[in-house]
Amino acid sequence: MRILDEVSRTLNEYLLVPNLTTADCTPDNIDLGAPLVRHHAGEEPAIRVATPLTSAIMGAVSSPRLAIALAQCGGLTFIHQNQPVDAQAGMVAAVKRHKAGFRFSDTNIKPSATLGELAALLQTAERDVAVVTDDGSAHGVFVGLISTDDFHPQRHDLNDSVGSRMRPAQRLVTAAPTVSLPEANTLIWDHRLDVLPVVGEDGRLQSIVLRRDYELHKRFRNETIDEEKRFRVGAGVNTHDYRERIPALVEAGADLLCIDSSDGYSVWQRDTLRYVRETYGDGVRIGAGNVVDGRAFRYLADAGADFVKVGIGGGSICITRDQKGIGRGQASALIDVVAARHAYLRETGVYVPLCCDGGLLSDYHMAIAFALGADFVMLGRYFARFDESPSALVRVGGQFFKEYWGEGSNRARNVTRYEHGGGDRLAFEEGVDGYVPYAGSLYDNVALTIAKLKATMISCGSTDLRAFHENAVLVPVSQQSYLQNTAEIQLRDRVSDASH
Ligand code: MZP
Repeated sequence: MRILDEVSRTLNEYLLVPNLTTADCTPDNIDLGAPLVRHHAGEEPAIRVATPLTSAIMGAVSSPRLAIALAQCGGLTFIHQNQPVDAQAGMVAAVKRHKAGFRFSDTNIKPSATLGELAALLQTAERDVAVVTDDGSAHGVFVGLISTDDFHPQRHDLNDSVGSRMRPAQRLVTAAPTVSLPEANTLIWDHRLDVLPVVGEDGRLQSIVLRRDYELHKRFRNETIDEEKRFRVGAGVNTHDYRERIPALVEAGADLLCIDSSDGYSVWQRDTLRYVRETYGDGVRIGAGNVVDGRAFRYLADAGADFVKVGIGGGSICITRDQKGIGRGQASALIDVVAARHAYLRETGVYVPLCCDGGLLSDYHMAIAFALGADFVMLGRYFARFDESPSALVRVGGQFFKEYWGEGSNRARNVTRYEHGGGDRLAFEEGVDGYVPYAGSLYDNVALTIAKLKATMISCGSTDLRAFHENAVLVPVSQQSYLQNTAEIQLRDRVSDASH
């Protein structure tokens, strides 16, 4: 028996102390880009994200629709593995089929087309937006296709103004067919447009450009889209059927895999990693986890993990600590694993990215995780709240919620993630089945989170995450100041409830 000489600390127990903010610390200058896979120090990693947010490998969270939306914001989704191989591969393929650019020319559809006809056309063309034209003039914008498996035409009317983020078609401007993306951006911003139709010399529609596309190129430096303009997508795998699942996911186009387990310090993970290296060399990239200490990190890094996921028992829906007494505060886990990552880098010259997974209940927790050395974060509750997550929207007592359940709950029954000794049933639950407050669109919320993270980094005088890891100054919060802060928040909430 050994007792660690420390108290297990959560992310909530730290605050950041500002550093000098220099003139180059402006929002446009802050780079949130992060490596996702192991690489030699000083070299470029094979896979990066522009926004260091990934969505949890969970049925309530990661669908093709969410994957596309998150990729458009520069992050990455891992499609969940608690489903048959062909179903998961189908979801990956749906994301890869989706075309990020929208080039919709010369359709035979007339403005009088029915929604069904437009839906069929969009599905055939695998596009998510169409401009309906009559003799070259735009009459309406139809938005609908998110992925062929997740299509809700009834949500969008064929109308001059479709969806909250679209402006009336009459206000669209036209340009030469050769308009470049930067030129399109100038037009989009000068005219405050969401959609720019590009009309050829013959007066017919050649293509359209969405503001979202350009934002992607400008803000996210095009890192999420590979040459064919396909979005990147990840996929979870398990240590049981990996010999069938991994080839199918690779065939479907998955860009990055991750072994999905509540406890990754096992010979089964080593064997899965070994299989990938022996079968694909470095052609397939795969992360492993979850771990909460340096020994487990080292074991998985030595076994070839491309990244290591940190966190046991901290998930918002997790009851593993109550059921098994296993886990560690997320801050303590990160501090220990980051130290082991440094040691591994010193010894081998190889940098292994770390993902902080679970228990990130507010945006500032993400900032603390990055300050402690996480390269990217994985979020379940955060994404479950949005329109794009696959779970149902429900109304309870006049308020809207989305369903959110743990992979260890009886609802998910993810037996490959929660090993209880065989069979297809969990011996006991490790997760709960509940609700999270509905929060609207992923696009709006991720933009807000990015703005907050950048503001934190500006206060801390860092223009990229690597500098933030090195320069951040953190201070533990005393129980007294924590209680005082909580009491103030509760008081504010009560006043605000009463005033409503
Ligand atoms: P959170 O963002 O909701 O706090 O946590 C999400 C993380 O919780 C997932 O990425 C996964 O690691 C973990 N998880 C998923 N299901 C369970 C469970 O049922 C769980 N216990 O802990």
